[in-house]
Amino acid sequence: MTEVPTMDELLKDAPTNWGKWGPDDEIGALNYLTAEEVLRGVRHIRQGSVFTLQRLIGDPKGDPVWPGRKPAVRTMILDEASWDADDAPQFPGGLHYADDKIDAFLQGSTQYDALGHVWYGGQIWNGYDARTTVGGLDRASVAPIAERGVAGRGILLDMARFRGKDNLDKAETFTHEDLMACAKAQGTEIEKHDILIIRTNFLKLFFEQGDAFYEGFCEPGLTYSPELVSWFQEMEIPNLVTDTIANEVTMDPENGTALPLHCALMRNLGVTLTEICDLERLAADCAEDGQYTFLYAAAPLKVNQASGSPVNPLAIK
Ligand code: UVW
Repeated sequence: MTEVPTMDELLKDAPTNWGKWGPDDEIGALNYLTAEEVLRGVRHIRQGSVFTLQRLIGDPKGDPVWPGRKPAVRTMILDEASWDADDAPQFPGGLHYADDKIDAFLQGSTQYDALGHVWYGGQIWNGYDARTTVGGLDRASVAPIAERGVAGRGILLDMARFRGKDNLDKAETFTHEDLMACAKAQGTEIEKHDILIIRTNFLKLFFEQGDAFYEGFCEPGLTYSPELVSWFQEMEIPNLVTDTIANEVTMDPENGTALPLHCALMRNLGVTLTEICDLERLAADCAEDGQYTFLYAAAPLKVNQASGSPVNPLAIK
């Protein structure tokens, strides 16, 4: 069996954007999304149709999560039954209300990853010491991303449709060249600073298969190559959005590592990842009218020191 390289070995000569936006940067390639880029996105609003891209938290059919994480648990604190109790609070006028809370992994539903979410070699994004994550992310948490917000031209790359499938298969891979071919087949082109939104429809299998979905778990997705990483850097891609749990093929078939693009794109280039989106309604609309570009806007929840946080992104066509 060939030995799996460490990330340090695999990415020894890989490019980084560390220092490009100063020694204190925490939002990386989102810096590319200037006011002009927001207006470039706005120019793709033609119909006034709004698509929300978040999956329902607490879906009765289940919540897809990375192995080891648990779906959110929502608990009712107060409901009409509570107000019958002898010790129920009383409010003048007979006011009753419902209250509930959720116990949720911040990475357990549609979410933005903080740039400090993943690392190797003891350093996170921009070269910060990985010890700054201990007890909560002091650097490159999701909070600065949430504070800033994300808006720009989004382009849907419907890889499932491009490959003539309902959904991509377990461990199916594609490259940046496939993304460009997909865009071309859709009658469009990936431009510099585009927010890439990739549809695989892989999570359809989660809802069909239940627990069996996790047997030999390997999502489909982009696969690592030095050329792909250089392409992301040259195209100055700010944000990669997908409908899978981890945005890339889980186990790289070439080198055997897990999630090398998290390291090469997020940790090294500062590309923000957005995961577990529901792209079905948007994709159906794009297939119908042939318009695959739109204003993409998202503001993850502001959670201090967090490694990620839930979001309900919008695509406005
Ligand atoms: C991991 O980083 C393990 O998962 P994700 O980016 O999907 O949250």
